Amino acid sequence: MNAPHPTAVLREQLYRDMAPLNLTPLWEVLHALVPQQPTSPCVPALWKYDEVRPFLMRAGEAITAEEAVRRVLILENPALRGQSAVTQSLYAGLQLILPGEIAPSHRHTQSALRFIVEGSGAYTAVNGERTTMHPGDFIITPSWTWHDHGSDAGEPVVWLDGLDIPIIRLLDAGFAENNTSKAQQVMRAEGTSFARYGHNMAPVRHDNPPGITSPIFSYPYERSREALDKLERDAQVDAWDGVKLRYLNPLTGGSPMPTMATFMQKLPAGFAGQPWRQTDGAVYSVVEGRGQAVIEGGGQTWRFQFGPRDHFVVPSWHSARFASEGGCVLFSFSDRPVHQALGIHREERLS
Ligand code: GTQ
Repeated sequence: MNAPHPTAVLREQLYRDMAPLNLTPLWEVLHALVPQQPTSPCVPALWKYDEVRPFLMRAGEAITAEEAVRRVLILENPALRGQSAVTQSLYAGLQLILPGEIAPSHRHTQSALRFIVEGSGAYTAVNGERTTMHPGDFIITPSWTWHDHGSDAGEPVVWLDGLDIPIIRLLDAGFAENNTSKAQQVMRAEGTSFARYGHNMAPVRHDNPPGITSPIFSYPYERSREALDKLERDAQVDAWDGVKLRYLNPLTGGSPMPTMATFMQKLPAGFAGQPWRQTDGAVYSVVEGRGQAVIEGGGQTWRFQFGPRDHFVVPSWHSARFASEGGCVLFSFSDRPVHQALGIHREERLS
């Protein structure tokens, strides 16, 4: 047997001797710390609603919304089990509220979005204004705003929660507070903020200067769907995205919340999209129709057949392409605003 090379011995000794001082050699890990391109530990994953829904309903029998505070089944990335994360930076979950229940008022530094998946008639109250939920509506809960959820509906209501929990955890900047009352006091009529800011108009003297979050709490599906339909009929369909729009903070033109961007897209009937990849991993909620996603990364290929209310995740820098025979509508959210704020967002359109 050959004796180990003297420098190898020297190095091993160095590592061992300095370890008690919490010192480690960069050169052993440099390639992983500063990779040539993103190598996300996340994997693509699909949650079929037919398979998830029975567990949501069982959760409805096992715990009340009030006891749970938020009765949510977390969508955990299979490669990040135990971390309550769907990507390295994003959290996603499906929240259930049953008729007559209240999920008590609290606030936290994490920003949240809701995308309504099933049922109508539940509400969320944000900063003194209630919003009734309908399938396909996109609702925001900005950082540090009081919010409670309740339901006068006659049916279960389920929505997708998207939060920046892992980002706030990374920054160790999480604060939270419970309200003294279960449901916050309603201060304004429903629809007031949408009337003020949701019609390409804004108050002449507004009480708040443009902030980092949108003054609109709810972006109704009806309006988004109408825009997508019109563009599908009358404008050029993009070969990668179909017809895709992003949701806006109308006062800034930026994303509705500082950490998360949201999108809605329509793939026309017969659409067979070109592949793309981007640094912001994204979570998709299927609103209507069926389709296929082919996702590739790390030498592996995933093929997902999706239908209404299914959810799936496309990790950072994985290539993805979508197709739909009958046409479909997809909602999605990602951490793109963070990438853009740092000047590191990259997107490639492959073909
Ligand atoms: O509705 O406030 O899915 O605080 C996770 C944490 C929902 C919420 C979640 C939360 C909420």
